[in-house]
Amino acid sequence: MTYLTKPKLHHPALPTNALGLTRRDYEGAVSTLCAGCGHDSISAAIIQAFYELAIEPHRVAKLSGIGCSSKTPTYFLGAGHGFNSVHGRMPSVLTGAALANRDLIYLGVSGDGDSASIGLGQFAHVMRRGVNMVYIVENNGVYGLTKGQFSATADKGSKAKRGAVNSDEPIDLVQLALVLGASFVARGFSGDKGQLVPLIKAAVAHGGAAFIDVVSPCVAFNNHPGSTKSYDYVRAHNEAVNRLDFMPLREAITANVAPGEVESVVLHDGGTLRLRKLHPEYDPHDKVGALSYLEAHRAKGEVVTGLLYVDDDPTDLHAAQNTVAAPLNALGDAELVPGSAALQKFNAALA
Ligand SMILES: Cc1ncc(C[n+]2csc(CCOP(=O)(O)OP(=O)(O)O)c2C)c(N)n1
Ligand code: SF4
Ligand SMILES: [Mg+2]
Repeated sequence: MTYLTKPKLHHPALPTNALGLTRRDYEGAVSTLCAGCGHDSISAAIIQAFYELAIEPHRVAKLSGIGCSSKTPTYFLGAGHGFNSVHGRMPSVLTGAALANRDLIYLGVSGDGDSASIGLGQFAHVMRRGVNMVYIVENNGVYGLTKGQFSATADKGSKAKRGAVNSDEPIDLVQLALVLGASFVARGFSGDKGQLVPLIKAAVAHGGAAFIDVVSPCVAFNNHPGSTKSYDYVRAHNEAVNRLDFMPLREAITANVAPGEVESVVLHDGGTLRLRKLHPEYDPHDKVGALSYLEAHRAKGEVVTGLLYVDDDPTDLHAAQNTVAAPLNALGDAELVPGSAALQKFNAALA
C-alpha cells in the first residue's frame, strides 16, 4: 500500500475558515515518510497556508517529480488535482497544465535531486518563462528516497552519514532562480513554520514565478554532525533577513508597529505583504544586492532565509504569449477551429 486514507470524522468544534472549512479539509492521506522528516512539516505549512487563505482545495493543482519530497502532495489538499510526474520533469508538465487552464493555482513540489540534478534544465526554463506558480523545493542535500547520496545542493565539505566528504561546489537554487528571472524568491526552513506559512501565502498571491527553497532535514540520511542540512546546523546558522505577515484582500491592518519598521507590498491579487526587516540593510527589491548578500553569507556558512526578492509588478507566461483567458476545455469549435480565412490571415501576418 502506498498511502493510508484518514478517517473523515472530526470534532464538531474544530475552527473553520471563511469558507466554513476546517483544517482537516485541507489534509491528505496519512504520511508514510520517516517520523521527523522535514518534508512533513512543509506539508503541514502548506495545509495551514491554504486553510488561512480560504482557497477551496479543488482550485489547486499539485504537481511533483520523484522523491520523498515529490510524494508529499498525497499528504495535503486531498481534494486538489494532483499529478506525480517523472523524475525532474515536473516543470514542463506544470507549464503545459498552466497553459491549458489558467483558472487553477499551480503548486509544484520538488526535491533538491529532482530540481538541481536531473531536472536542472527544466527548473531553469520554468523560471525564465515566468510561469505563474508556487514552486517549492524541499531541500535536504541528499537523494532521500534512494538512500542518501549527496545531491547537487550539498555543501562542499559537508559529511555524509558514513563519513564521505562532498568535494563538489553546491548549486544554490535561490541564486539560480534570481538570475533566471523568478519574480518572487524566498528561502525557509521546515523547522520554522511561523516564517514558512506567510511565505507560502504570499507566494500564492504573487502573480508570476514564485520560488521557495525550504531547507528540510532528512532524519534518515543527513541529520548528523558535519552536515549543513541538519536541524542543529540550520538552527545555529539561520540568518532571517525579514519576517512576513500576509493579509488577504479586504482584511484590516491592525498590528501595532513603529513607523519605518515595516514595509507594505501590495500583491497581484490585492493582498498585502507586510515585511518586518530584521537586517535593515537588506532590500528585497534589489536583485543584484540580494545576490551579493547571499554569496557573502554563504561563504560564512550561514543560511539566509526570508523573502529574498520580490518584483511588485510581475508578469507571467500568459501575458507574454497573449493566451486566451478561458480554460482550453471550455472553448467551443468556433474558437478552436476558426476556419481557413483566419488561417490565411494569420499566415499572411507571418510573411
Ligand atoms: C529517471 C530517473 N532516474 C533516477 C531515479 C531514481 N531516483 C528516485 S528519487 C531520486 C532522488 C530523489 O532526491 P530528491 O529529489 O532530493 O528527493 P528526496 O527523496 O531527497 O526528498 C532518484 C535519483 C528515477 N526514479 N528516475
Ligand atoms: S529518507 Fe529522508 S527524506 Fe525520505 S522520508 Fe525519510 S527522512 Fe524524509
Ligand atoms: Mg533531497
